Amino acid sequence: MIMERTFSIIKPDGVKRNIIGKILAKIEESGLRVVATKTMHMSRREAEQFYAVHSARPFFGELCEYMTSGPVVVSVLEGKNAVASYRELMGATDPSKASKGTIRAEFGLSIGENTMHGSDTLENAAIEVAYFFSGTELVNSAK
Ligand code: DAT
Ligand code: MG
Repeated sequence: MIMERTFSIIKPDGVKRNIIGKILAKIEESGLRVVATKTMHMSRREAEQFYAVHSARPFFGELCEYMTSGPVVVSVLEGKNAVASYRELMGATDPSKASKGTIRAEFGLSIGENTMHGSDTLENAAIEVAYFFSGTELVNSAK
């Protein structure tokens, strides 16, 4: 197994409901390590660029509106098979279809307000980390 880094967002619905700590605890309990984290409020431009792959989808406008509706918490997570293991911990995009015990099943409100983002591939993880964090914000993990 390989140590990987993935990129996570606690979306505005999570921040609004004051469950940042609960979610980060679940991430840590799963064995992943938080190597960088910060609260930020995405601009429309940042949201549109971040979700550019979905720009032709009917929900794109709504998605960008939502992601800029309040602060988010962006984090870099490290661990064995971090990309896949974090996707598993988050659960399916639609919280009503997410497996029991996943973060989206527990906290997600709807397919749009689904509390979490996690990178889908190692390649996208590297792009997304670099989009939101500078090199000096990333620490070496404790071994
Ligand atoms: P994921 O976030 O699980 O990778 P995705 O990449 O397909 O899912 O979509 C990105 C986000 O867009 C998703 O977290 C919530 C929103 N979204 C996806 N499908 C949607 C739909 N049918 N209606 C409204 N929002 C949707
Ligand atoms: Mg996706």
